Amino acid sequence: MTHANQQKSRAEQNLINRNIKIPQSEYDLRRQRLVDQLPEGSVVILPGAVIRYRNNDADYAFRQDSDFYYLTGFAEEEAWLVLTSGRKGADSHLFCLPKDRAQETWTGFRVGQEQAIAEYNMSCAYTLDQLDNRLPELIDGAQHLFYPMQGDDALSRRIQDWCQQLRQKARSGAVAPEQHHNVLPLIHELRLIKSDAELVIMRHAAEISAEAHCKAMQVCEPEMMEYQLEAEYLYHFMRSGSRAPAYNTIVGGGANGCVLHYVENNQPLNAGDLVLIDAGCELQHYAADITRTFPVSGRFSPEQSALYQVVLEAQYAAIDQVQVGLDCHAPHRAALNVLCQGLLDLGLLGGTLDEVVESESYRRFYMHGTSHWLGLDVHDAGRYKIEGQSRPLQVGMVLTIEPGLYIAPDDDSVDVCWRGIGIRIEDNVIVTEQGPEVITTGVPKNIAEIEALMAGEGIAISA
Ligand SMILES: [Mn+2]
Repeated sequence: MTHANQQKSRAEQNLINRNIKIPQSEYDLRRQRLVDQLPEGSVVILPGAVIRYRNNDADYAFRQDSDFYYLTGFAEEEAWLVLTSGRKGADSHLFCLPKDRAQETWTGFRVGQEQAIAEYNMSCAYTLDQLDNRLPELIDGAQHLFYPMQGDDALSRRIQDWCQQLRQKARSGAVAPEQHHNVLPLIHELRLIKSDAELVIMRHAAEISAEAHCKAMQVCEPEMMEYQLEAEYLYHFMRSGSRAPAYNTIVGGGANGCVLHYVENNQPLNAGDLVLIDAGCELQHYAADITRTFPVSGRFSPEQSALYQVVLEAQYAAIDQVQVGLDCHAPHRAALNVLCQGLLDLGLLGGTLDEVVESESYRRFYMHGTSHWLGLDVHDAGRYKIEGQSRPLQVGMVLTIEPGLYIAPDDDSVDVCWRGIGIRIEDNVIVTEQGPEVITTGVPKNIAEIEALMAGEGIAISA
């Protein structure tokens, strides 16, 4: 088991990061797997992400589109991937920015067409300015066009435009593809099952994120600002080789922990309160997603610990349900039963367990789901239901288990001692043949272990 408060040396960390890379052959295989599912005479068109401006001349840090990255490993802005299937098998065409000495002096290295072919195994690579000329040629004669259909009107207009150009040349033999399909569900189904190489990266992202949570527990003290605790995470992520958090870090002290997507993080942490932190790093485009809730001054009060114990037991019960063949909502149902029984036992809800579950009276205290897929996106791709039925868990799926309880500060239906307590405990779990593999065990979640770590005792963490 991981030691909670052990930081890797810089050299150790760099070595790990260098050694965990997805081989290019895996990206080739993914493109082939996608094309293999398509009918004869199909073309896939997939644009990558573009740079977004934050304000004048200052852009947001560029992050490649997850689907594009999944199929290429190519992380440059403004690129397009075109896959053609046909007699010759799958061909990959990449459109990307040209090499340009002057431009590269300003905005940095570009891969260029030659290296795109050599290093990214593309059949052909073109400069971006060739897109409007080449695309009609590439889709000429195909029957089926697959591209992202998710309300990107500019993309559909451009594609319609290319098709229209072909229709106008019908007399010279050009044929426009008339059957258009959404490519995203196909890519998303592939993304849902992680390869061994992906799991290696995800385990490491989880480990770095868990270490950051340990650090936060160790440095947390009353009067600290929420953003100062956030800073500990960002520092640890970056020093460990992650360039950014996978999502906006949530640091909610006291009742702010009841705001599910609280990101202001600008209030002082008060002695006697809990602090809820939802934070995970992104490593090589893969997300970790961990939540821990701990007492600002290092000791849980009786009410905090009573509620915490309910959430913790709900979490253990949910993790137990991460088994091949069980449906993907089994963890939620298990968590719900424990949470509801706990709320009944503590007198926060009335009635019987069945009544509480049936009437959803628990929703006042637990209003979100227990799991989501995890991968290139923190809320990762892949359907949860197939034909109305929750899908069975399969080996290689990765999901979060994150039950919580949130007692609003103004909820006068409960005794004042419970109000303003927000608790969530979230781990990341791989579905394996041998049962659930929790990859975020590097940070404690049992009350005694958290209190010991916060008291400065170095301890080994139990799973
Ligand atoms: Mn989550």
